[in-house]
Amino acid sequence: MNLKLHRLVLFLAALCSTPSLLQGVSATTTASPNCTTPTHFFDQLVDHENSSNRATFQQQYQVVAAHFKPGGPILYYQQAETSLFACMEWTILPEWAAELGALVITLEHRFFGLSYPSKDPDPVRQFQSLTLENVMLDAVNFIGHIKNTTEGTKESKVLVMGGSYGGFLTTVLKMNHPDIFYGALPFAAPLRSIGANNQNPQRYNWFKYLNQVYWDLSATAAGKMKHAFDVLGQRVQAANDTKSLARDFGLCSIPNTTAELQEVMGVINTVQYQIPQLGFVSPIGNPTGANVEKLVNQTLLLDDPVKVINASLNMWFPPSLYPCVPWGNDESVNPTLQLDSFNYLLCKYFPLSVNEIPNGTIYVPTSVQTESDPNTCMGLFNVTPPTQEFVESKYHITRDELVEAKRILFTYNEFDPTTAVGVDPLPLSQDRNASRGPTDRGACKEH
Ligand SMILES: *[C@@H]1O[C@H](CO)[C@@H](O)[C@H](O)[C@H]1NC(C)=O
Ligand SMILES: *[C@@H]1O[C@H](CO)[C@@H](O)[C@H](O)[C@H]1NC(C)=O
Ligand SMILES: *[C@@H]1O[C@H](CO)[C@@H](O)[C@H](O)[C@H]1NC(C)=O
Ligand SMILES: *[C@@H]1O[C@H](CO)[C@@H](O)[C@H](O)[C@H]1NC(C)=O
Ligand SMILES: *[C@@H]1O[C@H](CO)[C@@H](O)[C@H](O)[C@H]1NC(C)=O
Ligand SMILES: *[C@@H]1O[C@H](CO)[C@@H](O)[C@H](O)[C@H]1NC(C)=O
Ligand SMILES: *[C@@H]1O[C@H](CO)[C@@H](O)[C@H](O)[C@H]1NC(C)=O
Ligand SMILES: *[C@@H]1O[C@H](CO)[C@@H](O)[C@H](O)[C@H]1NC(C)=O
Ligand SMILES: CC(=O)N[C@H]1CO[C@H](CO)[C@@H](O)[C@@H]1O
Repeated sequence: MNLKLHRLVLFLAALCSTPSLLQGVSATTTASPNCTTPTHFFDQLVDHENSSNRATFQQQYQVVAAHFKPGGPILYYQQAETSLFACMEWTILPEWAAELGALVITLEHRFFGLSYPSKDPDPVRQFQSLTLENVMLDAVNFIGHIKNTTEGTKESKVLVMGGSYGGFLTTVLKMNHPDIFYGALPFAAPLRSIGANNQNPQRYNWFKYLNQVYWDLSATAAGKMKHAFDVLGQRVQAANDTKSLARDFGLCSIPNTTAELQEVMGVINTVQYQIPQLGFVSPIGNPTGANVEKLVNQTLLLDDPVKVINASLNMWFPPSLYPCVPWGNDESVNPTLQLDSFNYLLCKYFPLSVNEIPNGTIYVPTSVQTESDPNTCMGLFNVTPPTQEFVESKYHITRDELVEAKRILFTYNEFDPTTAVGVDPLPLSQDRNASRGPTDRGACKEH
């Protein structure tokens, strides 16, 4: 049994969710987790489903009421897997609120940041209440709390929004509580390729999509990348020059084991998708201004396969900020992702499978299992991850149900591989209330 977590892919999406909505804000704001509009806490039930358990925890939320006109809509932003609270005043939502006379509200996700129902040292006991049902009912109860405490909101229609994993939550909230959520705006929502089973037919789609992005931008550059990955793959396979591997790519330490070599490959693959995924203008999501078109331009000027890989690494980890390339520590690769809680929910109800790479792309093929690998989930959390079919039918996100659902606007970004594990295009309809998408007006795009 393999209990080691292979951190191959952090589909990062936390980064896509919050910062994607962020407007020009100085990079220094990332240093302070505190919002200029203060946040508050309220008592939330630890377990909404067990009526004999009345235990509560303090859940953090924020209300931006500056533009609210009584009866106007409520824009509910669903926070996701980050340890930092996303302050609504940094997002575009106040601008939308000014147009709509809306109230902007947001709730921290349970088990992230300061909203912690349990600190039990045993992860099985600690995360017992981290179920999708509880996460949804937190939002439902929070909306009730706001409607009870904010004058003029009783009749307000609620629109839910969020990105990436938050986009998945946005979709399931709308589909499972349509009486509470009038409309939904999921951006970059992964809804397919769920299920850690190796049979999942969509599990290669993430990297197939990236492969297509690079070939479409420039066949010459993609060809150079393919050659560079071939050479890198052979070196990793041979595992006989790890010292020079570390030197060539400026790694912070030398990988010594097969698992460590795989982690290095994982970081390189992750960088290779984060550049197109997060290449929008945002000082928080993309502080170093990574841009896939820039990368392709640089690659066109290079022939040395080491330098081709290095071009991506140096774009994502600029030597001016990173003396060396961090690997083997997710927190340094993605500092706002709260890994322990996220790994649990990946096993429990959101086992997205996007790490496998088929033959024939520019990348090194891999079938390495990752965070939601069934053995890992069983060993760490005593949890068997559900399949795509199970999640689709239990949480009402089958294609037929999404086509029937009203007022969901699915948005994706043309370079973002999440597009490949999102919804297929919905049919055109004359019904003005019909759900639509995907469109590429994703909030992950520069606006
Ligand atoms: C419900 O909560 C009560 C009180 O905390 C607890 O004793 C009981 O085991 C819980 N039931 C389930 C099914 O978790
Ligand atoms: C809101 O008020 C209603 C009526 O008083 C009450 O039943 C409900 O529990 C309240 N909800 C919240 C979340 O406070
Ligand atoms: C490593 O192994 C490969 C394949 O076996 C061989 O071609 C290469 O010369 C070796 N490199 C070093 C530095 O030993
Ligand atoms: C790759 O970039 C790193 C960091 O700038 C540098 O230390 C290393 O020498 C570069 N490798 C090559 C082969 O240019
Ligand atoms: C691998 O071994 C080298 C030399 O013994 C050591 O300096 C380095 O820290 C090791 N790498 C890791 C990740 O432990
Ligand atoms: C890439 O190069 C092309 C052709 O020279 C140029 O038009 C484009 O602006 C460049 N893009 C970026 C992002 O540097
Ligand atoms: C990739 O090719 C190898 C060697 O030909 C083969 O064993 C493997 O099954 C192929 N993988 C896929 C996903 O087709
Ligand atoms: C959209 O749905 C709402 C709620 O059911 C309804 O009141 C409204 O008339 C519908 N709008 C259109 C244009 O069909
Ligand atoms: C409510 C909140 O997020 N408070 C934080 C403000 O910033 C300090 C310093 O970073 C944190 O320790 C608090 O938790």
